[in-house]
Amino acid sequence: ALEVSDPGSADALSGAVWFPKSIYDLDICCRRVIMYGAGLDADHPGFKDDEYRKRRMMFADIALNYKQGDPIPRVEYTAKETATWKIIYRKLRELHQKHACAEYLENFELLEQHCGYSDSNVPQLEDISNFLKSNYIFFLTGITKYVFAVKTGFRLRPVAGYLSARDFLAGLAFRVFNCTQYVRHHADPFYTPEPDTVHELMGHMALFADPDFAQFSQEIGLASLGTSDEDLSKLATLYFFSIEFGLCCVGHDRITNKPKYKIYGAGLLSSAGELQHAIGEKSEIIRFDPDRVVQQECLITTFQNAYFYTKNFDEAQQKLRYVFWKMCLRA
Ligand code: HBI
Ligand code: FE
Repeated sequence: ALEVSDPGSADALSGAVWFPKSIYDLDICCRRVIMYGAGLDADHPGFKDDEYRKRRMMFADIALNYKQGDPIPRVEYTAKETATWKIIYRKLRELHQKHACAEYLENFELLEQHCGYSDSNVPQLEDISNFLKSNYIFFLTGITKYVFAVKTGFRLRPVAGYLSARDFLAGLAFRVFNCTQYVRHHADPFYTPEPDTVHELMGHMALFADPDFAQFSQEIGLASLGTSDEDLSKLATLYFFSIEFGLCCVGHDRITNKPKYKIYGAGLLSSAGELQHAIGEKSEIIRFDPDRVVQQECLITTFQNAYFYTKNFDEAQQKLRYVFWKMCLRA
């Protein structure tokens, strides 16, 4: 049997922060949901809807009983849930064509081909997880040889709701993404106070198929393991303004010389309202400098006050790597 370390034992005695040492340890930390989950707060759009609350209990059950390595149970989505998905899917796909970064668009097509993405079907987590882990053989023309590769090795695990930044980032260190499976309440298709499957599937999944982006995500996760609360909060903010709300500057308009931005942040790619706000005239877009970014407040229920851009993923990754090194050297 594989050994699972215990958060109450050795590390607690030595005073060090416990963190998962094996992918199976995620069964411990990824069940600690801190917000919403099965019991909804009074300000949640589904608070007064008994049918919706019952449905959420079913999703919470799947997530809380899930063990690392199990196949993710398939869900038959209701007509209401599929209708909500369709409204958002159509609106977002239109905006993506114009504003999403090239890597996102390319990989999204693969999700349509291999994972059941369409406006009339909510994709299954198990299919996406299998796709991201899948092996393939390709022909390297430079050296005329066949090469074996894995897509990116990211895998999904169902989660009942919002996790602490520490538990959430720990999953990324193992290339595991904690993924909600429920659909937001139908009363308000363009708003959700918590991550839901539309946010995950429309916002995050495509870029987890990109090798550079997968690496970038894993490195934030690795830097988070066992780190101090102070550094953890910095990492969470850096994650927020890159993976959730980041933009790339892809050049300048030849006539007006205004910068042209493309979006890679999942929070923007999954929210029609905030996406249009972010690329609109009134939003503030600042160069991504980690020392500046960590001072920015992360807003959950309103649009952000500012967004940050890099030239591409590589630049964000290089800048973050420098932060991680500094954190390691201090520790
Ligand atoms: N939990 N389930 C879940 N999904 C997220 O996207 C998420 C989270 N917890 C924290 C978090 N995101 C980030 O905002 C950072 O705090 C890491
Ligand atoms: Fe997210």
